Amino acid sequence: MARIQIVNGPNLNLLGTRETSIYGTFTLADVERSLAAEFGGRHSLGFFQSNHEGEIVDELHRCRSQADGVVLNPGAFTHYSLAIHDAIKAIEIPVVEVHISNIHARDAFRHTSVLVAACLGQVSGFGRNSYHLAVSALERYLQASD
Ligand code: CA2
Repeated sequence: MARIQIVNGPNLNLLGTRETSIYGTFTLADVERSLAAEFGGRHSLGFFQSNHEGEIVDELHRCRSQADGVVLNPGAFTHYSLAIHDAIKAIEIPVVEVHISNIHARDAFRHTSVLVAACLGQVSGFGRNSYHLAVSALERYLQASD
């Protein structure tokens, strides 16, 4: 049983309410419920969301000793937060970057992630399934390193 923390960044608390053509009609609570349904039996899942960069840095620091891996949707911080990049490097546990939309097929400013180089990898563009694929990738990675 691994401890996997799902961390969501700014505006993701509004999922399902606006921009549904890009992000779908599901809510963050729906995502959390479906992850718990698929993975909760074999892993300890935790959920965290914040609109504040420093709170995400603090949560990653907490994960250093309290989690085996992190699935992180950093929202717009993806594209410019060097503080979150440094935190991911500092905690030395695997972090998978996840995006609901395909950031590489959107505005040019979304094509760059300043975080991905510090992460195990990136899942982007599969809607709510991006989270499931990211947890699955982390699960396989953690099992392989047992
Ligand atoms: O596709 C993703 O998951 C993103 O991380 C979502 C971020 C965006 O800045 C990234 O480039 C890609 C934005 C999340 C905004 O979420 C909203 C949800 C509902 C209504 C308005 C915004």
